[in-house]
Amino acid sequence: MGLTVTEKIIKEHLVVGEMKRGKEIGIKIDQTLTQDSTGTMAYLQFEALGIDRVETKKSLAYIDHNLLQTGPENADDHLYIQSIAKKYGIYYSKAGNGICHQVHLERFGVPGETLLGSDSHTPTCGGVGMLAIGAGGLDVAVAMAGGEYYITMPYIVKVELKGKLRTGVSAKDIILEVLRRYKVKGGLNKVFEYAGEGIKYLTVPERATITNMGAELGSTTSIFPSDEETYRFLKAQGRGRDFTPIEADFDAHYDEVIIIDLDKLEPLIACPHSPDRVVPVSSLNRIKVNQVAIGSCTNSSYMDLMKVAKILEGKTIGEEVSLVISPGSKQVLNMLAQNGALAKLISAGARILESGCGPCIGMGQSPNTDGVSLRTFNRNFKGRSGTPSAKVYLVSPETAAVSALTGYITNPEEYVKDINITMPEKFLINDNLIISPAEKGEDVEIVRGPNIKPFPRNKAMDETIGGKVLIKVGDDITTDHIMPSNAKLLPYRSNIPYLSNYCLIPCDKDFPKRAREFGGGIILAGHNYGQGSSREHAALVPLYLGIKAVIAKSFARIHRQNLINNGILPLIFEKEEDYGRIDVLDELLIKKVLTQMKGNKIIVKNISKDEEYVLLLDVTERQRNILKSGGLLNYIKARSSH
Ligand code: MIC
Ligand code: SF4
Repeated sequence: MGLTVTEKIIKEHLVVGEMKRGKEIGIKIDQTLTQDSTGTMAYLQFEALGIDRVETKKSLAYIDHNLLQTGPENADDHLYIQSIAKKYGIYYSKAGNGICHQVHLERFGVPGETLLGSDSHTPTCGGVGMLAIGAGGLDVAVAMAGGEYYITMPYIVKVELKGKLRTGVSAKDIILEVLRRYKVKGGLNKVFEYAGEGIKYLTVPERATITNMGAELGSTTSIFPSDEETYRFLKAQGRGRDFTPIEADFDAHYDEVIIIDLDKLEPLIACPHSPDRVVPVSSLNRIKVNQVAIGSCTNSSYMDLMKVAKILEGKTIGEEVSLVISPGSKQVLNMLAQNGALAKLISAGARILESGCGPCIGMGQSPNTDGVSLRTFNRNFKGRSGTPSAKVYLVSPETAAVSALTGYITNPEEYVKDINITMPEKFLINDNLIISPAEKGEDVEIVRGPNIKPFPRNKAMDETIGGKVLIKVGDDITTDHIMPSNAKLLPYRSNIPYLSNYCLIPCDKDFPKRAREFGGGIILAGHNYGQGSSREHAALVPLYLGIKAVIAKSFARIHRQNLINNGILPLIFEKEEDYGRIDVLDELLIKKVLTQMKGNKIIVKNISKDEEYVLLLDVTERQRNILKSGGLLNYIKARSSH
């Protein structure tokens, strides 16, 4: 039987296990990327591994998240990362060069290679046929040290695109349609592989919008074949030599097939506060807009912003609208500046922000109280914008631009007739903000500012685990709830003690206090616990607060792995109804954990209620050993000393 694109790449990189759906496999990683907000931890952990030089083909350290410098913290973190990069053989992309995913796609993505990034939107490079996966910082550190990366051999969903998009409908609407169908937990252990005649009309930047936001499905990754369009893009980036064609065999086997008829697709919008609350833009009734934000790793390409410039040209934005635009990279900004499009955006009234994540991660531009913000981004979780009462909607650049003009949420199909933007034959190439590592790292001193604090490390698992249930939360708790990120907290990503005062406060402001008072305990959660980002802080901070186990109905992929990597037990209910029987402050006890862990069932006693529940520990042998060792670092250290 033939192979899918995903299987072809996995086959080439398989180091451990067999390509059987649902089974654990270890794959070799060719490239890694980190960004500054997860990077400091990733590099502290890399240092703890004691390796002299990265062993990947290419590793990049980007600075894009923490660009506001309201105190010395962010600048100090950047210097730490820059010195690490220089010493250990990592290319350093300076602040101003752009958002990691956009820059990586432009300058480094290679069809057929594997990429592991400490950011959940790493799948962006699936747009050039790369197998690109998001992970916690420690997993990326291990990959930099030459270790394989473990995933569940994914189930493969074929997304067959038929026909051609109409004017005013865009790639963003395609991924919103997939989210409408699969929801935020529908992609677990799946890869979404795009196929069909419709893909040939999608340029690489459009494909990358789709693979980027595929992260919101909770999937392992998303990928497009590498074809003539891929070659056209790479050649225009001066990287024709990086091209290899990869397509699925005609008799490849897919686990699911869905069809999207592009001719029939209409502009869609994700309503507050989840990326899967998708409805047609046309179904909303004149909702007034206070802010429009265009950018983020989803929609900040040259093509996207050229469309916006064309829509805004010669017009003025609505009186009560604030329009902010963050170009995805220096390349994009520079090209807009040179061809005059930037002037059109400015003339129409746009506020131009620097090339970075900016408002997407709450680093500035928080909306007004109760404000409506229309964003081309990928996430609209409550409070993520920095304004808890704001209502954030997610849309395409077309919908955003048209709505900025009218002042209310508007279907672009009614306004735009022709906005064909063709991809340039040559992008403007200038990599002068990418700093090469030192030839020899020995003499490079690491710059460690006062904000760089040691990270917590677990110890080998005890025979008995117990404690109070410190919090009980519902379904779809995101990492933004567990470890909020905003302009006030992001500068402390290398300072776990400081961050611990804010853990889970959007759910219960007394959680950190309670955790301290009882010397740690247990978290109780519903489905899809830990959805969203790759931020390891959502595991490191609970570890610091003494959390021993999280008992949930189900977990999101990256967060579950981050818990395991930090020696925190991720347990699921055998009977979901038991969730209802446990209350906050109940005292739970798991006896003989190490013995019980030999199987996959764990009995926990609720001392307060004198009841017992059966929990499942759905882990592989390797993960079981990591948990017993008290986390991945201890596990690796123990193995290398044997
Ligand atoms: C995000 O979009 O939530 C982030 C910020 O990019 C995170 C990483 C982080 O928390 O630093 C992600 O998506 O992994
Ligand atoms: Fe940055 Fe937002 Fe993309 Fe995360 S989703 S990498 S914060 S632009």
